[in-house]
Amino acid sequence: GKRKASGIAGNPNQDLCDFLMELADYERNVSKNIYKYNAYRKAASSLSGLSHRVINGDAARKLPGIGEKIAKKIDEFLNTGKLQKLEDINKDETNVAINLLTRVSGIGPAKAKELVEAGIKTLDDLRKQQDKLNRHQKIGLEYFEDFKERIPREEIEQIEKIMKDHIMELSSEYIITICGSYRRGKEESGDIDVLLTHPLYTSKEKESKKKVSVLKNVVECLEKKRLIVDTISLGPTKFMGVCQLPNSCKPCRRLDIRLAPYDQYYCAALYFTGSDLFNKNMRARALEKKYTLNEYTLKRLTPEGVPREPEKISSEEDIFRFLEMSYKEPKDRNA
Ligand code: DCP
Ligand code: MG
Ligand code: MN
Repeated sequence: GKRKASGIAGNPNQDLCDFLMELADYERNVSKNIYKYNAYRKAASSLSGLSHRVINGDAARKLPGIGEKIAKKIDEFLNTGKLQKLEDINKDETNVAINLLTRVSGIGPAKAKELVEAGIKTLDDLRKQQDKLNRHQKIGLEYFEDFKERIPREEIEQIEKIMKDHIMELSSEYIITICGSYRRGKEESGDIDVLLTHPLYTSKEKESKKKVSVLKNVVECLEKKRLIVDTISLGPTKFMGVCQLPNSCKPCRRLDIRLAPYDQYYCAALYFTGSDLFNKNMRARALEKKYTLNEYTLKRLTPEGVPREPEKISSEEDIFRFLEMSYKEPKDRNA
């Protein structure tokens, strides 16, 4: 539920992207049709890459991911300034309530539907019934006003510097990379995705007791420095929480930290950089090439489809090479 403000990045088709993303949200949150959800997102992503205004549906159809049905909707929007399907969707207060509740971090479509069926239609209703929420959802509600703000690139740059300075004091061998939409070069992000590794932390020793505290130590350090202000969850390899630029009155921001084994760093970086649509396409490409790719490893499949030993990967480029794809810079991984 994090939407770009109109026209901010100078996208000449922002209004079209907005209505396509509104349809995407409806398909995900209300219809639970992930196929259509992805189709609308792909179409919006195609349009947002254009540097000129699309003149009609036929012109839009030349873009990847835009077929006859979406082209018709683009024509309707260009001709009438609205979309009847969306008008109808938004006449139904159940739809509107489900959409609103899914904008709370931690509340998915199923939970939103359950809450609306229990009579909860507004955030005020939800505040009175917090016993129905888990920790993530309670924090999502508490910081709702903050989390709905997108994060300017410049603020992430500041947080990155402070975070690196503090973590380097723990050990200068940590490698810290901010991934997600920030690494893809976006001017604004929905959250901050930090990938962390250390040469002494490898997949072979993953289970060993002393390694379990690696991420915990980093989180405790950032809490002491008042960068991390709340925790949603903390496991051995994954932290989900809340941060704020220290000594500022900036909004609190959603922060994800992942600890990856040193020998799996590049698969982790590829995964965590996304986009999620790009990852989906790349994993499909891997299967075509008889490989299986995930956030940990790239493995060749036997003719029976059984994964072999992981390939030795020393860069993100290596992964593209194994799959006979030309390398894509993070900024070209948006769809
Ligand atoms: N990811 C994925 N599949 C998912 C969720 C995430 O492959 N279902 C990967 C790709 C994402 C990355 O994790 O780029 C980070 O997830 P985010 O939800 O933070 O997405 P982004 O950083 O890309 O966008 P935003 O600016 O909204 O945070
Ligand atoms: Mg992100
Ligand atoms: Mn994230």
